[in-house]
This record gives sequence, structure tokens and C-alpha cells, in this order.
Amino acid sequence: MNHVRSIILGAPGSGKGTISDRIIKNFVIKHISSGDILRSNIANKTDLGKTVSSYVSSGMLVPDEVMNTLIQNELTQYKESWLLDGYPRTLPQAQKLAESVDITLVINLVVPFNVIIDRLKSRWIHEPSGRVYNIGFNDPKVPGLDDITNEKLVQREDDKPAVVQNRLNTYATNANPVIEFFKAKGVLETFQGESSNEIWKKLYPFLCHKLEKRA
Ligand code: G5P
Ligand code: MG
Repeated sequence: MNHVRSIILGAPGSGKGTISDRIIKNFVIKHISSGDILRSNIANKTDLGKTVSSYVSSGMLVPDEVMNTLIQNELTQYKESWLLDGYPRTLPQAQKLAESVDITLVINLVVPFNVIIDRLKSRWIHEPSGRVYNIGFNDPKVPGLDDITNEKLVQREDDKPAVVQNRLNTYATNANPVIEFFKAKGVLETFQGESSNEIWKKLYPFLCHKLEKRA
């Protein structure tokens, strides 16, 4: 099988991280999340982290040039199949990416905004790894602690209700041109649902034809 160059698109909180996690557990593919990379730089107070922290905490997009350089550098490290989550998010980012790679698959998640707003109130994350929990959906084994490391879980700065609204507005403005760009290339597949389980039921059989299954 040729190496797959894929993207998962969807609004903030639509389940990109959750679904990506299921994809990497079932298929041989590397998950690259732009948000996880930014958050780990912010937590480690790197120069990049200092540059992007005010954008991320207020739910604004980091400038395209910063993101393009970051992701281009990241992608040079991987020869295997990969799945990009959180990038590209604007038409200029999509165009930049398409200059250097042929994207073979774009998974577009569609979840109603009212469902998302509810979910993000109960999200907890393990910042160093990016592992995500949700109270009542995928609870940690011990409340407040990561299942693998036992370290403390935190809530994301940008999950405050006012910031969530900003992020959804930003998504509503920027997403369509990106979706249309990949639709025109014939690689876009849309999966709709109110829960990640409902989406996964349709996505898994589809991916069995596209990706190499884990042994
Ligand atoms: P991110 O990190 O890319 P977003 O805003 O695109 O952030 P986010 O919030 O990470 O996306 P997600 O990954 O789509 O959401 O969703 P998720 O974490 O899997 O699920 C959300 C919650 O719902 C979790 O708690 C999960 O457990 C729960 N959940 C999932 N499914 C279900 C379900 O079926 N039922 C229930 N009850 N719960 C469920 O970007 C962050 C910031 O970084 C910058 C921007 O500032 C951005 O705001 N950034 C960029 N800026 C410019 N360009 C880029 N390319 C950028 N990339 C990042
Ligand atoms: Mg995410």
C-alpha cells in the first residue's frame, strides 16, 4: 500500500482527536495534531510557545506563516503514512500544503454546534500527551488523573464558554473554502453524526479499504 497523506477536518470539539485516536489504534498511521504541538510548546515555554500562547488561549488562529513553517518542518520527519489533525484550517494553509504533498484523503467530520458546546464543558486533557477525556463519555479511571501516567488532568484555557464561541465563529468563517478546495480535488469524504460512536460506525468500514490494518 502507498503511504497515505490524510487530513481530518471538523469544528473545534467535533471529535477530531477522539476519532484520530481510534484510527491510530486500528490502522498503521501516524497522528499529527497541530493543536497538541502548539500546547506542548506553550507548556514548555519555548520561543514558539511564547509567540502563539495568546492566540491559542483566546481561540484565535495562529498566523498562517507560523503554522505553515511549523507543519512543513514536522512533516519532513515522517516517511510513514500520516493523518493531520487541526491543519490546514484556512485556504492559504491548504494551498501551501498542497504545493508540497499530494493529499490522498480528507475526512470531514460534521457535528451540530449545540452538541459541541455541551461537550467542551466536560473535556479534561493530559497536556504532555494530548490524551483527551470527557466526563460521562470517556471518563478517566481515577477522576482528575491520566490513565497511563497518573498525572493531573487539566481543562483547556480555550474551553471557556466565551472562547469556545470565538473558536466556532472562526471555524464557520474559514472552513468552507478549505472543504471546497479538497472537494474539488476529489478526496473529501464527509461523516456526520451527533456522537463519535455514530461517526466511527460509518468511518471504520470505509477506512478498511483505505488504510493498512494493525496486526
Ligand atoms: P486544536 O487543538 O486543533 P480544535 O479547536 O480544532 O483544537 P479540539 O478542541 O481539539 O479542536 P477535537 O479534537 O475536534 O476538538 O475534539 P475532541 O477533543 O476529540 O473532542 C472534544 C471533547 O468531546 C473531548 O472531551 C472528547 O472526549 C469529547 N467527545 C468526543 N466524542 C464525544 C461523544 O460522542 N460524546 C460525548 N459526550 N463527548 C465526546 O487547536 C487549538 C488552537 O490552536 C491554534 C488555534 O489557536 C486553535 O484555536 N491552532 C491553529 N491556528 C491556526 N492554524 C492552525 N492550523 C492551527 N491549529 C491549531
Ligand atoms: Mg483536538
